[in-house]
Amino acid sequence: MTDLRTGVRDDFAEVFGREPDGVWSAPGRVNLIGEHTDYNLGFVLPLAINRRTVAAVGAREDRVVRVGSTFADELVEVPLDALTPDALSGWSAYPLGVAWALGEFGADLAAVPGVDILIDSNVPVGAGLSSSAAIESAVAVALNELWRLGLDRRTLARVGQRAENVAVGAPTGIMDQSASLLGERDAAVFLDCRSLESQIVPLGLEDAGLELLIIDTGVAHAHATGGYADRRASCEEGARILGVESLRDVAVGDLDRARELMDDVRFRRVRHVVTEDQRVLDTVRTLREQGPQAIGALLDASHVSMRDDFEISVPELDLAVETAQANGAIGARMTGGGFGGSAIALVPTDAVSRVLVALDGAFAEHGFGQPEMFTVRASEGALRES
Ligand code: GAF
Repeated sequence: MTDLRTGVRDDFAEVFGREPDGVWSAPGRVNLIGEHTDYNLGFVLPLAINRRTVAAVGAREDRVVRVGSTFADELVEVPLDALTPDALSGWSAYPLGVAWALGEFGADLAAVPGVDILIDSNVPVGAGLSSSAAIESAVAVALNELWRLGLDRRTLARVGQRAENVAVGAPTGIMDQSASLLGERDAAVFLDCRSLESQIVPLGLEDAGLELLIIDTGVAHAHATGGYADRRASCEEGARILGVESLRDVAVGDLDRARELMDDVRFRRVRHVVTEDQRVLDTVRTLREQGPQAIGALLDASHVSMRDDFEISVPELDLAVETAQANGAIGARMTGGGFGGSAIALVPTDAVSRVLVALDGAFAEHGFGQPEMFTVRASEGALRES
């Protein structure tokens, strides 16, 4: 982290020929449980991880925004007055989309100075760990402070989501930005995606002798296209058929009626969301009453629901989950939007090496590319570094 923070200052000086006004950072996230529930206005339980994006930012004397990064060999320059979603594309749509979206949430962009932004990150891209939300959140807290906007974190999460929905074109929910902005060390963020009320839920993994293992399958996924948008549309249609504003308004006890009103595929999409909301509530209660050793079965059930009902898993994710479970994990599930990306496994510390060896072997045996595997800790959300 120190390297990332000092490195981005040096990079900023090299690219822009001066010192930044400050360095801000924001983490990636993993979702412990509550998948595809956020845009259905239900519950999620993500955590911020110890992989971060850093943004060095300096105000300019004119009204131009320039953004560079260590991962793309280009400097993108847009006058603030020409900052519209249509003008944005590629990786820079994330940071520049945030600058635009701040204006949608009350910032007077006609009254702020231009900025130079330099971004670096150690959040793996395409792993389902929200590298995009980490960029959005780091830039959002930086501009909020430099432009003296005074927006609270909940609003900044909505800013990041708006950037992603409109400037990037991915119809994602509010979970990832909320985790990146609200996360705390050794805790998960329990978020009600309708009210946007959140509570911090201590995880106690270390005391319980557990590690949170990420298994990045390397199978690429993109939320701007394909299955994610299709599942979202399917849920909205399910809510319409049931005559409710969103699937948040459907209880597990209503599922029999739902089954009668829709075809089997749509019913299973609805059942995933409705039961997943309940699993989030059960997980929060179990964590508080019994600790993390007791949540394994809920994680396992979440995976089965995503595999069989929501149908967003892929063979590599299923193999990761089954292999981890068979070799000592107390619970495992795919995490994030699906169709690729990562699985998580809660593993007793003394079983981690066995699980890693078994996963390596299983992926090789199936002819899949080797997964990237590493443990993460729940970490603090976005902050000013220097
Ligand atoms: C992606 C989206 F960005 C989130 O909003 C959420 O819907 C998640 O997939 C699925 O739970 O990470």
